[in-house]
Amino acid sequence: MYKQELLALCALLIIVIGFPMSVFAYQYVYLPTTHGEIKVIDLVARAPEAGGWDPEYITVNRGDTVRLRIAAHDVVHGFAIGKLGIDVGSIIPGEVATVEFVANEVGQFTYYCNVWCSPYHYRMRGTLEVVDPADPDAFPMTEEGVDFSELDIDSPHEVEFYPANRPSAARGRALSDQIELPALGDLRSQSPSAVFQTIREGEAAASLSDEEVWDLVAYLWSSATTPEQRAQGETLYAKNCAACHGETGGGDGPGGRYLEEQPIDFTDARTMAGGSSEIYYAKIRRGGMGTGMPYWGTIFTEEETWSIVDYLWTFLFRDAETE
Ligand code: HEC
Ligand SMILES: [Cu+2]
Repeated sequence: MYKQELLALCALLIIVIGFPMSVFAYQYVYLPTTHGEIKVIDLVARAPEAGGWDPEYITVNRGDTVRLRIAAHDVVHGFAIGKLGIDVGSIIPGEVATVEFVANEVGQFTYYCNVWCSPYHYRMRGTLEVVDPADPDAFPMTEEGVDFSELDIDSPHEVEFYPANRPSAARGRALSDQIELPALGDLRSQSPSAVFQTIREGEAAASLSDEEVWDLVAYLWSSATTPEQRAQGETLYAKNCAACHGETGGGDGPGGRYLEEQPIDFTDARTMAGGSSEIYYAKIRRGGMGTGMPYWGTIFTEEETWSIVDYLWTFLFRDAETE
């Protein structure tokens, strides 16, 4: 009798303790490896002139298992993500090719067709973006055209040389006919302040006042863009940025009121003249590091982003065309 009771007790213990424990243990072992979701995404391939990839942009979370089901709707295409070492091979119309991978790395990855499908084949590209919801600031640092990791995006850049008044690109244009400018190199990677100094130190500018040299710099900056680009940038700025940075760039928009760090005042020449187009471009696309400055790299095209940068410079310089 005593033995039977012991057995019953054991059975009861197994049920009462063992079962919940096995559930917890199961979670413990199972969850960490698959804390992302399984994302099934259907991707249609068409020749670029017929639309290219649909969708052209895919966002998943880090840790997600991504299952792509790819169908070709016209001719044979290919599918590859170079940075992830994925190459599906030929995608035959009428068949569905499947590829599955775990998105472990945060970043932007270009997926592309690697089978010659049309004269515009090289345009057949899309973007897979992997974000970390727990750490949204861990945004990709490199992008075609600009290597963010080479840039000092977050340091303050107050400078010694900045214009006292808003320089005029129109006056600068007139002056540029009269003097031979020194070789200046790529303006996108330089600050107006640095370019001011290069011109200032040159022989050609010996007879010019500081104000005139700044007009020249304003002219160089405005002639690197077009009024159309700046107008596009202005529209995007009004919609997306003015809430924090202010309609006239003064950093005084209502959206910034409760942020710990104040939105940058683009009319403050001392800091504005110390940044470069590349730094502003990278900041807009990557966003701040927990400062409240959102990232826009998933929202704007690169071209749209450059147009915003072009527009930002008008807070420092007066345009040739409008003055
Ligand atoms: C929610 C408020 C907010 C919005 C909206 C916002 N910003 Fe910002 N921005 C900030 C804050 C705060 C900073 C300063 C902290 C930092 O640099 O990260 C900043 C900094 C910047 C800088 C860095 C300037 C420098 O001197 O280095 C640029 C460039 C910029 N923003 C551009 C933009 C553009 C362009 C948009 C719209 C597409 C935009 N911001 C929208 C809040 C905002
Ligand atoms: Cu192709």
